[in-house]
Amino acid sequence: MKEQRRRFTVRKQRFAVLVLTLLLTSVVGCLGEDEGEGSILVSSGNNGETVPEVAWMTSYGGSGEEAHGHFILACEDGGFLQIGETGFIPNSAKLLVVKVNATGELEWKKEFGSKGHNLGNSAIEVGDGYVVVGALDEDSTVIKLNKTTGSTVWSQTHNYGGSDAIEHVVATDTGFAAVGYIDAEDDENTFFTEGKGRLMLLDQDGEQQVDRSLNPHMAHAYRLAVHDRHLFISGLTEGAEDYALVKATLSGEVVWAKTYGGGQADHNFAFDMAEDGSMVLSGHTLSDTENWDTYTVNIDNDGVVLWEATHGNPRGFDARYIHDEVWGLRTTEDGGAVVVAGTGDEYWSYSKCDGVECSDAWRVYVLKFDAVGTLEWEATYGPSQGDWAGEDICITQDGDFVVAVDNGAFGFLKLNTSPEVEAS
Ligand SMILES: [Ca+2]
Ligand SMILES: [Ca+2]
Ligand SMILES: [Ca+2]
Ligand SMILES: [Ca+2]
Repeated sequence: MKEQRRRFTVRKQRFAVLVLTLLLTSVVGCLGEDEGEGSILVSSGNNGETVPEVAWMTSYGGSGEEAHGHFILACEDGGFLQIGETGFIPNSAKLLVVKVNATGELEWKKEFGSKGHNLGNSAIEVGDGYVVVGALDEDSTVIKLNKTTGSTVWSQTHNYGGSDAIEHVVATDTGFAAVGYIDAEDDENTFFTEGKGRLMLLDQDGEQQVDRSLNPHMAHAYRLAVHDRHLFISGLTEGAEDYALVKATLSGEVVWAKTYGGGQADHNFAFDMAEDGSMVLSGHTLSDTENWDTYTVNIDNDGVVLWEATHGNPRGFDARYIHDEVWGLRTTEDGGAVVVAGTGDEYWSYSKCDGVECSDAWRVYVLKFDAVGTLEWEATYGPSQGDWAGEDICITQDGDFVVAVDNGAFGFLKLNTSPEVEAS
């Protein structure tokens, strides 16, 4: 189910890839269609801290075999929009967008592209629509959708070079700024393509105005935000060696570029900006860890590190065998951040069960940091049978969380943060 992202982190462990393929075949074979919330296992990794409870879980697939979400948006109407693919690249994937209401019930879903190499990467809400970005047939695409029906208002697809895609977009005074990559060398990997980072400035109708290379600063640009009339762009350096962050003008001139991480691989996939312009980057690291762990960095608006934290293995297995892989985060109103990952073991040579939890079962892994980087709590969520991983997280108008779960479909997992504390 998570084979695309698993393939990424184990790609330098070639034997593990073979093992993984066999493992996935067996895991998929025993997966249920949709786990009811009664069977969701919740565990606290931080010695009995109060962790959010499951309010509800719903999931929706597309027309293809399985579906994999990559991004979730909390919408102004109280509902949620999830973006990803149904089917698998390069032959059977279509871009899939699913809109649910505030209680997780389906409102509409739409698919884009002919079966093949299509990617659904992220979306933003603007006054009169949702703007979805990704790729259709290996070309960068921006699609504006009607909020109520999901019907297409306009769609722009442009070939910027080789296998290219847009990962994220923001609205600007003159239209949109978008980031992504061109010339993917590993074009069947949807997470790190070994391409060349790209910034595209588009007008209000998604027509291209400016197209700038972000090389050599990043091989894959992933997220961006606007602050004080500048763009802040996160991504992965060449070879995914470090987290990359670039400040650029609204016309695309690079002001500064910085990198973060240790001596080994640091893979940045998650980013968000707080109202004061400070930023949180997260992803997973092999620097000074026993195996892939979450690595979260808080950075001020000048690129200076305020705090950094590395955590993993929340269920307490042998850390040498546990992959903790971050895919999304949001900054929180208390000045901290909530980070979402998957945690699990993918080694034949190791398997450990501790009560109801087994290392081989993948779990959604949520970490909550306060304003100074202290881990307030961490928790895992998953079914009694099968695998889940957290792909992204968003914050509701009430301050609760909804996780985009990869359970072979687009899972929407609502987590209630302590309502009794808010009421007092
Ligand atoms: Ca192309
Ligand atoms: Ca590094
Ligand atoms: Ca780990
Ligand atoms: Ca194992």
